[in-house]
Amino acid sequence: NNGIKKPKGYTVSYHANPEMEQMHFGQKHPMKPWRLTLTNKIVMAYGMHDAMDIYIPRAASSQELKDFHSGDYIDFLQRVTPSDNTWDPDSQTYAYNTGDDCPIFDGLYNYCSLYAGASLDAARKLTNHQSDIAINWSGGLHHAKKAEASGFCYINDIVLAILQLLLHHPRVLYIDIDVHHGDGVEQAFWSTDRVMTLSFHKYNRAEFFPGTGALDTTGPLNNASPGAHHSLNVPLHDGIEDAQYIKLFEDIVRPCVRHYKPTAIVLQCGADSLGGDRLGCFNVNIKAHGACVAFVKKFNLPLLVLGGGGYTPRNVAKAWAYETSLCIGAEVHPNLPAHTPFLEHFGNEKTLFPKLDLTRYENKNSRVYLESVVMGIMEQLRYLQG
Ligand code: ZLM
Ligand code: CA
Ligand code: ZN
Repeated sequence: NNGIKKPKGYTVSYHANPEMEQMHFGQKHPMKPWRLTLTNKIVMAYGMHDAMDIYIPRAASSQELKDFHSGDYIDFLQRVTPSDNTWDPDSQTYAYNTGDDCPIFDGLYNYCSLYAGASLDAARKLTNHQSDIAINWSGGLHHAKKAEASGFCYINDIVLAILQLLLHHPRVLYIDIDVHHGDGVEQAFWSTDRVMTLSFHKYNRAEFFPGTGALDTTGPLNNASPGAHHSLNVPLHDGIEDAQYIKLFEDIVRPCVRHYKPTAIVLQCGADSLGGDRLGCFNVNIKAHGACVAFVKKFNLPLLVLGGGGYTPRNVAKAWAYETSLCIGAEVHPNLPAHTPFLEHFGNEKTLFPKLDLTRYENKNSRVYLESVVMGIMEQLRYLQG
């Protein structure tokens, strides 16, 4: 038995329903729920499940989904089938922005209610004090809007989980290291000061999805709105590297926690910010991505850890398995255990820290540029009281 002991002094819970891993967005679609199977296999092969409370959460009810989403949108998701989705000539899309990015596939509603159910279960374990760090790698789908699917996301499980946390917590800090802007979460809490959203992302208004998240979009412009200065954005260029990313993350997250004083943190760990991702354009390695998780853990606040993007499945699985080990504070051997299922799938790189392909994007982030971004964030934090 190579099991790992439970961490001393705190509890980590792991929320995963294997039913959703079998789902398919369709041939060639970049989103592969199967990456969750790979993640769980690595986590279990190391014996990390012995160190955590494992839950197989139930699907969220339609009532629970309607705590954020509109009733007509949820009713649509519940009844639509791949054959009866209808084209809307006005918006040039299918209903509720479904289509190429957000296809209607068999089992879609089940998929949505399962990942949302897992995030809600995780949030409730935190608010019940049954867990200190709750992990749901199937969640983190940050683009979904109240009445619209967007960017592979249908239900915004993050918004639902934060609403649950807000029943018990005065202030929640949301941090998003997916390579895309966390627009759906930002928009949902745009006008409140009870949630601070902070997204790190590639930003290019015309060319990179979703095109929002400029440094100067920090909340309602009316300074009298409580939400003013509570939406923080860290727009980045192609090719940012490990040392730059870690320093930037720490230099920004540290003062956010100091000024905002959250009582809980939600961390979206989208793995498309890794080098070599099919859709991403950064040069961050798995250790550096994990360093962000380790840094946030050190604040010792109730922590909800979520997945998100990540389109090179073998790297996603390694990153999230490694980050699970960081959450439980276990040192794991870098070589994947010999009995890991699907080991053949990892080619020659049977280690948690493979050499990623960092040749595709030249680093366009200068030191001066990153310093100006940190200054821009500090300027926003000066508006907060306390
Ligand atoms: N077309 N197939 C990140 C969400 C990114 C919008 C350009 C759709 C793709 C992409 C879909 C198989 C998260 C856009 C793209 C083609 C309009 C995006 C289906 C390839 C394929 O081969 C593909 C037929 C598809 C989609 C690429 N879509 C790449 N980038 C983005 C959405 C989600 O990681 O942040 C969180 C989970 N969409 O750029 C288009 C403008 C639709
Ligand atoms: Ca992001
Ligand atoms: Zn993404």
